This record gives sequence, C-alpha cells and structure tokens, in this order.
Amino acid sequence: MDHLSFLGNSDIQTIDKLYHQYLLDPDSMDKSWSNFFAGFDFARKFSSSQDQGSEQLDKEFRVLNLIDGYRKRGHLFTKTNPVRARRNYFPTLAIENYGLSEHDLNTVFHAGTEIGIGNVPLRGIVDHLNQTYCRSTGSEYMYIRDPEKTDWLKSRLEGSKNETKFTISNKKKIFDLLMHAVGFENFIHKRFIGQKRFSLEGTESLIPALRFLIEKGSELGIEEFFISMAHRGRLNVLANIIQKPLENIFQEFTAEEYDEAIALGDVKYHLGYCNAITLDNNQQVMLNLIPNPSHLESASPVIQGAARAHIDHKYHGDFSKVAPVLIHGDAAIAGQGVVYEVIQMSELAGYRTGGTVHIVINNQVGFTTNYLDARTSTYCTDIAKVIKAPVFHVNGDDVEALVHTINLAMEYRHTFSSDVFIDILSYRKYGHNEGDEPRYTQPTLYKAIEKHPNPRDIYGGRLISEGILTQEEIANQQKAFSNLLDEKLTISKDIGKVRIQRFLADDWKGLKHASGIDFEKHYPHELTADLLKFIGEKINHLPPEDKFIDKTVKLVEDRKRMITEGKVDWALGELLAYGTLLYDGHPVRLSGQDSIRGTFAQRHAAHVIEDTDQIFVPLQHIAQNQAPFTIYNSPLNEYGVLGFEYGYAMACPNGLTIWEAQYGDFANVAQVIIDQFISSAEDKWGLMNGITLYLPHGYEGQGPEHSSARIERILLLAANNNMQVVNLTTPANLFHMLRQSMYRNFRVPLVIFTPKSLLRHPLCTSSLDDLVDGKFLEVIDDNEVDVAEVRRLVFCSGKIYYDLLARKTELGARDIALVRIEQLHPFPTALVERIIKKYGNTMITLWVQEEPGNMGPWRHIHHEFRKTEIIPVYRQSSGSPATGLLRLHQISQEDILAKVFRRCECELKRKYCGLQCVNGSTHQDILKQFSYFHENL
Ligand SMILES: Cc1ncc(C[n+]2csc(CCOP(=O)(O)OP(=O)(O)O)c2C)c(N)n1
Ligand SMILES: [Mg+2]
Repeated sequence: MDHLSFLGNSDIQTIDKLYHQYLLDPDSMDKSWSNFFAGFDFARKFSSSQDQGSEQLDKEFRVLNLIDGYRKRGHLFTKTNPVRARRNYFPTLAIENYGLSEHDLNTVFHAGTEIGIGNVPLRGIVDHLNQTYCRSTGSEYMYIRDPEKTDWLKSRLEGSKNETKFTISNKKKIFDLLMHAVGFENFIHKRFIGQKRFSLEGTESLIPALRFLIEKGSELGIEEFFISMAHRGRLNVLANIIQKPLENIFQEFTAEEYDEAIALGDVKYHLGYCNAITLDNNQQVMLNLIPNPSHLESASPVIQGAARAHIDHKYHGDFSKVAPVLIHGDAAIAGQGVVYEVIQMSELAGYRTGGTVHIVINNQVGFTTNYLDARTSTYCTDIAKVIKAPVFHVNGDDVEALVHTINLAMEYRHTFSSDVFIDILSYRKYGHNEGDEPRYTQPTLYKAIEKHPNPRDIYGGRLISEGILTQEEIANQQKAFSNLLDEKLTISKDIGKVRIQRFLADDWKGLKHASGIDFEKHYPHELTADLLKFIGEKINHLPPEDKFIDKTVKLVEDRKRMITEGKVDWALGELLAYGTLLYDGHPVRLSGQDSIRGTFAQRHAAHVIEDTDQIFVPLQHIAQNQAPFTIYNSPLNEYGVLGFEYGYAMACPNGLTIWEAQYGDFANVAQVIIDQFISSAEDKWGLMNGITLYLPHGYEGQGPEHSSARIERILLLAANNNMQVVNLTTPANLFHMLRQSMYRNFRVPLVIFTPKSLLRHPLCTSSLDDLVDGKFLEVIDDNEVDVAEVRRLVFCSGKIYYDLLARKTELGARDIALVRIEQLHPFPTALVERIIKKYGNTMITLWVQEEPGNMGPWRHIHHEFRKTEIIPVYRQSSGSPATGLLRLHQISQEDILAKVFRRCECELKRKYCGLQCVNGSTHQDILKQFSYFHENL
C-alpha cells in the first residue's frame, strides 16, 4: 500500500483494513471497493512481472558480456604454462565481475545460443566458455577487424569442432613423433657428451606439431614449405621432419674436413636442408629449411623472398601451393625489429606470400634473460596484432591440443591467405646450451623443470591410461629407435668429409661456383641494333587511349629522341638492359624505396595514368612471351626488404633481382644481410646468389648522410671472388654488367655503386653502338692521351672521374692520363698492370678519390697496388663521411683537384711530380718519405 502516498495516514489505515478484507473475502465488501482492489492488484502484479522481466533481460546482456569477456580475455586465464603459475590478471572472469552471482547459475539463458549451445543454465555456459577459452589453448583474435574472420574463428573455437577426436592411429602417430623427438636428443646427449646441440628438450611437441602442419597443409594443396628457424631444435627438425640422413647429422659432430666445394662451412645447427618427403597419404611435399646465421630472425625475410620467388615462377602466381613457416624463439620474436618489418610486409603486393605460419618455441627465457626483462608486451607474440593475425598460445605438454590448434591454424591460413601465430608454451631443459648452468639465473624455475616429465612420457602415460599403448610397447619402440640411432652412428664414422647439400639444387642446375678466371671471361650474347631499337620503342611507348601528364609525355619523347640520335643516358641504359633480358626470358625484379620513379626522378619505370591510381609499365609490354618484369616501391625498411630480395634471388637464379638503397649509406641498416648472407653464404653454406645491389654514391655536397655508400665497408668484405663490386661511370658499362650477370654460368652478389649527379651529366652518356658492340670494361683507359706525353698516371673510380676530366680539359693537361677502375673486386690486376706498363714513362702514379682517406676504395687499392708505388689523394680522414656545408665540400673538392694537377716548382718544373719540392730536396728523396705524401700531397 505504500504506493498510495498521496493519502493521509488515517486514510491509509482505513484502506489497509479494507484491502485485508478484500484479500480474505472480496465478495463480502462493497463492489466498488472490491473492483478498486482488483484493479490495483492487477497493476501491482503486472508491474512486478515487468520488473522481473527487465531483470532477466538485463542478465541476458550480462551473460553476453561474460561471453565477450571470455572471448577477449579468456587467454589470460588459461592453463598453458607447463612449469609455473601464470601471472595474475585483473579483473578476472568471475561471474560476479559481470553482475551475476551463484544464484544465477541454474537460470536458463538464451545467451547460450551465442556460443552455439542453445538455451542452457548459466552453469553450462560458463563450463563451455572455460572449456573453450581457458584450458590448454589461449586464443587471441577479437582484435581482428574483419567480421568474417572473427565469425569463422568463433564458430571453430566455440562450435562442435572445438576439439579433435583423434583416431587411435593418429594418437599412436603423435606418440611416435614425440618418441623420436625425445629419443634423438637423449641419444646425442649420451653419445656426444658436452657438445653443443641447442636441444629441443622441453618443446619436443614441436615435432608432432610440424609433421601435422605439413600433412594438413598438403591436404589443403600445399606442395612446398619454406621453413626458417634458429639454433634451438634445428638438429631435431632436420632429423625428424626434413629427414636429413641421421648418419650425416652425426658425422658433423666428429668430422674434421669439408668437401672441396665448401670453403669454411658452418656449425651443424646452422645448416639447411631440402628434401622431398612422402607423407602418410602418399603425397609428396618439398621441404626447404633455409640455413641460418647466428643472427636471430635474419633468415625470416630471406625465407619469405624465396617462397615468393617459387610462387611467382614455379607455381605461376598460385599462392596456395607454397607456405612459409617461421619458427621463432620467444626472446627473438619479441626483441628483433626485423620481425616487425617482415610482418609489416606480409600483405604488400610485392612481398606477400599467402600467409605465414609463425610458430614460437616459447621456453620463457632468452639465453639467461627472463621474459619480464625481455619485453614490455604481455605476450612475446604481440607483434601479431600489427596485422591483426590470430594467436594461439598452447601448452606444449598438451600435444593433442597443439595438433588440434595446428590444424585449425592451417585451415585459417588456407581460408584467408593470411598469417597465423602458434605460441608453444614450454620450457628449456638445460641452460642456453647443454653445457650452460641455468640455475645461476633461474634457480626456482629450474627446480620445477628438473622434476618435470618430458612430453613423451606425459603423452605415453595418457595413452596407457586410455588403453591405447602398453608400457611394454612403449619400451620396445624406444629400444628399436635407439638401436637405429646406433646403427646410423656406426655408418656415420665411414663417411669422411662433410658435404653440405646444395640448397634448392633444382633451381641451380647448370650453374657453377665461380673461380677468378670466370670473372675475366666475357659472355657475349647476340644483340643487334635493330633489336635494341625495337626494345627502345617498346619501353618508350605510351598507350594512346590513356592520358598522362605533360611531363611524362615529354620524358618519353626525350628518350625516343635520344635513341634516334644513337645516345643513351644512365636510366635509359638501365631500362634497355632490363628490356633485353626480359626479351631473352630472364625475369627482372627491382624493389627499393621509391624505385619506380627513382629517388632522383631518373628511372620512370612506370607511368601513372592521369586522374587514376593505375600505372602503365612499358617493360611489361615488350613481347608476348617475354619474362615477367616487376618493380615495387618498398616499405621504408632496408633489413627486411634486402633480406627478402636476397631470398628471392636465391630461389630464382634465372632472374635479375635488384635491391636499391635510397641512398647508398642506408644499406647499413641491412648490414646483417650483407655480412651474414651476401658476402659469406658461399663460404659457409656453398650458397650462390645473384642479388644485385644498387647503392647510390657520390660526393655532391649533400651532407654526411647522402654522399657515401660506404665503399670501404663493402670492399672489406670482398675476398676470393665472393662478390663483384663495381663503381660504374658509363651507361654502357651498366648495361653490359647487368646483362653479363645473367648470361654467365655462375652467380655472385653484385654490388653496383650507382651515380646521382651523373644521372644527368651531359658526358655520362653512351652511344647505342657501345651497347650493341661493346662489352663490360673492368678498367677504362684514357683513350685521349698520347702515351709518350704522359707524366702522371691517375687512377680513380666513379664520379670523380668527371670532375678530373673537366679540370684536365680546362687546363689542357695532355700529360695526365685518367684511368677509371670500374671493377673493384675481383680486382682486375692483370689489366691494371698492363696499363701501368703501358705508361712506364710516367713520373708518378696517383690514386684519387673523393672520400676521406679512411674511407672509399683507398685502403683496398693500396693493398691491390702492392707492387706499384702509388700516392693517394683524398679528403682528410674523418669519422663522418662528409661535411654538411656545401661551401666546405667545394673547398675540399677543389683541394683534391688542385693536388692532382699541381705542378712542381723544383728542377722538375712544369712536370707533374705532385710534390712540393723545397729546399733542394730531390723528387726521389721526398718520394721515399711515403708518410709525408699522405698528409701533404
Ligand atoms: C641478433 C642476435 N643477437 C644476439 C644473439 C645471441 N643469442 C643467441 S641465442 C639468444 C637467446 C635467444 O632466445 P630465444 O629467442 O628465446 O631462443 P631460445 O634460445 O630460448 O630458444 C641470444 C641472445 C643472436 N644469436 N642474435
Ligand atoms: Mg627462449
């Protein structure tokens, strides 16, 4: 009655009495009163049921919120860590945190339909959510912005397929794989005591995971896997997944010599292997495990490039035939920046590979560093969120959950052609390597690990309890495997030298390792003036139906005119080289920052159709059966892109693959690829590679960061014909170099220091005849001088030649010969010696460079000119490559030129002895004081 607050107290008491009478016997009272109370009662009941209804509705929403909470945060509350408790995260998923209570557990909620279990009590919903999201697998996917993907994942995770019912044979297979993984490590541990192997122990479930990944992939149509991984578990993967012969692996522990083809080799846990293996369904798949250097994650972009090359050329653009699999360490994936670069590239047109499967061997430690010191992010895999890829964190001890997740991940990748991450939560049985003491740094963790049974024994126990295997069967299997390993060890002792298998051997058929003499040969390839003109026309054609801006039209007209006049500049020489290669069936691929137009607006390999975003690429329209031409503006990274292109060249030796640095000095951001792959892969792994680097170089007063491509650094790495390093000064030489690199029967990385100001220098042109009839010139002699007149022989390389030439012309200095060394490595010793001999009369031989004395080619040249007295002219040695002020640059440039052309004031007057001969000292006296020249010349 408290609703009748508008009445006075006495009224209320009266009405209260009447109401009681109505409740006891409504017929005994006045009709109007009984009608009044009936109406009042209805209203009360109605309003109360409405209250209840809205409360129920409200709770339905709360249950939906709870479901959302599990989807978004369930992964924080899983049982995924096999050896220690997880961190505590707040708020928890307790129903109270969602405005529900124990009293609601038996209430039926329609919200159950949201997770596919229909109208069920809250208790059932919570159980289902815990089963789905909080057991051995934590699933992160709710940040994905594409509802098609999230719906797919929700239905797979929450629906009836959320658990695999493994057949007995599959269970036995999983056990067998685990048994091999554990047995292999135990065997090595006992037989090669104290030797480093970076065991997989603690994460042995990687082996069944990979095998099922490959089988599922094959079922989905994948024919080839490109796998990269670091040191941890590599031997186990080689043995039990790639099926590298066990005897070869064992041999590498004791061998003393490599086969002749290998110069230096590498430690066994860095080697790669390719093998076509036959799966249980009788399908064959090709597995390529790329060799890796110690530098963690550096192989990641490389394997992507190799995968893409096969997608493009072996599978003709069919992305479904190839899958890259990157196996990461937990510290490396979180810490190495190149992982970000690779992931950022994963969906870009030039670099996509149809979805990479990322697997993390998450042993919760990196060397001695705890995960809490190794990253800010919650998970080591949080980088996945950059591309909104799903992540599954799986307890490595629950191998069935892992295999189930692998299958799910492979289906996801197949459906959406995008990356997916599987984080195997596990541990590392020993220290960083087997001889390392982990209890110095993780004593508590290692107490837990010491007592922890291995995944084989855990799963074996489960299969025994399920009645699938007996203890005896398990013991017999282990014994049989151990006997096999012993047999292989015996065989290994008779092998002798270590042979490192040629990686991607099928692609490299017909190509050989180069020796010094191979660089001296020329590889003539027929080219007629008519064909060159035909290609010239094709690459300067604009489709008449499309409109282009005036400047594009003019550019094309200018280029056509150049060809009519029989002349080419740098860019035209470059494009003509590509055109001829494409015409001859060699694919050409170029990528780099702003490479399509060219940083210096020189290349214009594609033209944008006005008022559209479309481009027209003339080099793609040369002839019907031409090879493909692809050019991409790369993302703004160097390490990832160069690694990718190196990998591309590795898997496409028939093609010219070029990476261009925006300015040459930016190549140092990719130094790992240059040091660990480009310069050393052949020595380490017998791996040839024809990658071409364009490194713009030249001192034009643009400051410290835009002048030097660090020629000295590349030359420091050059030895034994491991690379070809050239600093070119004519379009014809570029043209011939590029073509020659494809026509010869070997491949080496080619580093070309490319010009900037020379791109528009009126003298830096070549004639069409030079292109048709010429050849690559390692050294360009001075053809303008009369040898008898020459008193000073000047060697130089690159752009400074044109500065010297201008000064020589200005001075009319007929007694100076300017000789360009175009190829810096392999050093053209014989040619240089011939030239020195030719000018035998000269008084002095100079080396002139624009770079400071501690940079540029000087130290390399000094070494190569061991037999000849050569005096250097260079900028003063310095820490920074160049000055920031144009005026200072001009002064030091003038100083170099002045020194080269300085005339002697002594008895050799009017002769170019290059020395300030004072106080009666003779030319020879001063020549002996060699150090004097360095500082004072
Ligand atoms: C770029 C780079 N920096 C440092 C090292 C030295 N290093 C070798 S292994 C390792 C720890 C790697 O930890 P993680 O990625 O978790 O792999 P795990 O050894 O635990 O399997 C370090 C720091 C390296 N190999 N590469
Ligand atoms: Mg680790």
